[in-house]
Amino acid sequence: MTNLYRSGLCRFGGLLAAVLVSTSVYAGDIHVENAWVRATAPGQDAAGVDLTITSKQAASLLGVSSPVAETTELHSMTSENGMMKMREVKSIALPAGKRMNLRESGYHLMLNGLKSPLKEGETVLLTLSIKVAKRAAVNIEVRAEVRSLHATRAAEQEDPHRSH
Ligand SMILES: [Cu+2]
Repeated sequence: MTNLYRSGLCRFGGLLAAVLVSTSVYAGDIHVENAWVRATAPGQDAAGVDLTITSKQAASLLGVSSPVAETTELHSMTSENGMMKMREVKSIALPAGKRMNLRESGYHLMLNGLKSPLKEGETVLLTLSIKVAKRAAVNIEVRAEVRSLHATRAAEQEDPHRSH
């Protein structure tokens, strides 16, 4: 009896922890996963967020907001003459049924005017605005994991946010 009770508690504890740190969220037919942002370097007040969205129906990501940033934008990133250039885009198309990783598709969510440094191990709350066909846009809350400044060297080298 005691053992059963204990294992029940453990499972509950594990489940609760998993929910708190989860960077994966389902909202109807839309699944958002692997949201993350790199920890900021001293003096850095902007950061790019990467995440993966799968929508059953064709949809558009219209915007993002976050309590940690003064303003947010959707950015595209392209290489022009060996320089990475970022541009604001009005929306990002989410093809039906496709697991769409922002970075691989040349996009990221831009957090401008960070109110405090982003530290490894923290999570950042994001509210995504996503519109499916003629339906009203829905807000989806997701937590982005703040990863080590040196998480991936290759990604770091092509990250123009560090020189903002
Ligand atoms: Cu950007």
